[in-house]
Amino acid sequence: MHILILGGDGYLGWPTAMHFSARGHEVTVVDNYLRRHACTDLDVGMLYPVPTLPERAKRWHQRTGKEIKVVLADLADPEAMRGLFEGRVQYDWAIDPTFTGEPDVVVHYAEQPSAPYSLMNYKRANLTVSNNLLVTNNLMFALRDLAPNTPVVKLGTMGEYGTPNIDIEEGWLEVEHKGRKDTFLYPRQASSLYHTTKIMDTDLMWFGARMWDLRVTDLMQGPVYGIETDENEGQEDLYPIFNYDEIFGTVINRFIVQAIAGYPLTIYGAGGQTRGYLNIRDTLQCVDKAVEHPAGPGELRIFNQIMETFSVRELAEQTRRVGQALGYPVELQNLENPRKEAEEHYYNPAYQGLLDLGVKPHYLTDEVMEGMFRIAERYRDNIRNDVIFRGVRW
Ligand code: USQ
Repeated sequence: MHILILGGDGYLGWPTAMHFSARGHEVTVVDNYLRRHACTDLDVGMLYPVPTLPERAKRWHQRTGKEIKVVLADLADPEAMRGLFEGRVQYDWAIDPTFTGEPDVVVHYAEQPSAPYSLMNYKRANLTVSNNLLVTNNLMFALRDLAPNTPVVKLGTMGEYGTPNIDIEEGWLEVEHKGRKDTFLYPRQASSLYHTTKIMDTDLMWFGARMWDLRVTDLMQGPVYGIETDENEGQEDLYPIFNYDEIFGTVINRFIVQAIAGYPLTIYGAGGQTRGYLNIRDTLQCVDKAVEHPAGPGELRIFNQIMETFSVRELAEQTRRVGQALGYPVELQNLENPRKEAEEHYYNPAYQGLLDLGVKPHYLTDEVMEGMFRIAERYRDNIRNDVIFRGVRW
């Protein structure tokens, strides 16, 4: 298959590209370095330097003989998006620069992914709204006009559901009202503007499925942790972008780096916030299964992409246990929560669909966490305490 990965430079995009390339697919990645540029603008250092996308593709080719074609373009521009389907595309890196042809499947990650970033100020809010919605809308129209039978796998987020006081289903809820029944998208109530854009993406794609029979899989993913995958084990220059700062770092990755730096773990508020988590290896398995089993015409198929749930407090305690066993004197601190979110709440999401497709979860055991410590401690000298907590509030 020819797999087009939008947002191929990101924490998940690049590992996904290698995953499919390693399995013999033709892969094209597209990115405009939005995340890298934002990190530079905000002066939030990453844990280790990551080569440019063309450089990574070149090294991947040197190691494996396989080609990942690279396009550096802004997909909020509709012509850049449409060119990917029509052959009006200039590769920034390719062994064979002839057009690979219309994609057989599109994986859409090309979004501003940070909740704090989306609420720093009105300009970054605007950037988040415009980028995320325009890219999704451009994709929807490119599919409608140029490739209506091509399935899309788009990354959603569990945060679309919020933390309701009832069980969370996989995307849909049957509602009985005044003696009649119908099935609707599960009610959504995001707790950040970023998460709100993801709700709007889902609505756009659901519209496209209803109106034009587009084929859409929406993966409602929880926070991801980890660095190594089957494709990059022990190969530092193929590691994904890894943030530990307040804006772009996710909580497990952050806690491990904090423990190594001797920075008391930053538990926001009471720490009862519960989310579904997954290993980066399982993100790849899930996307793989979603690509292998595409949605049918007119179908919006939704999976909850998490493998287990933890509260922030539980994660901090596990990080302390594992860190102390490795000789780090880990301390915890409860900071006044910079976010507006429930700190103690009911949380019971369903997440059976991807397991039924054959995903085999990697759980966050102490050994897995120790493995993350072992990698991150190699970069101890790069850790900057000043980026760990700056207190972006909303
Ligand atoms: N948290 C802390 N301390 C920290 C960082 C986070 O207590 O130092 C808490 C947050 O308040 C929140 C939870 O940990 O309750 C998760 O926060 P996070 O920063 O790891 O994740 P979040 O902001 O929700 O966003 C991340 C990704 C986003 C993805 C989302 C999945 O950045 O792209 O959509 O996880 S989910 O959380 O299920 O919506």
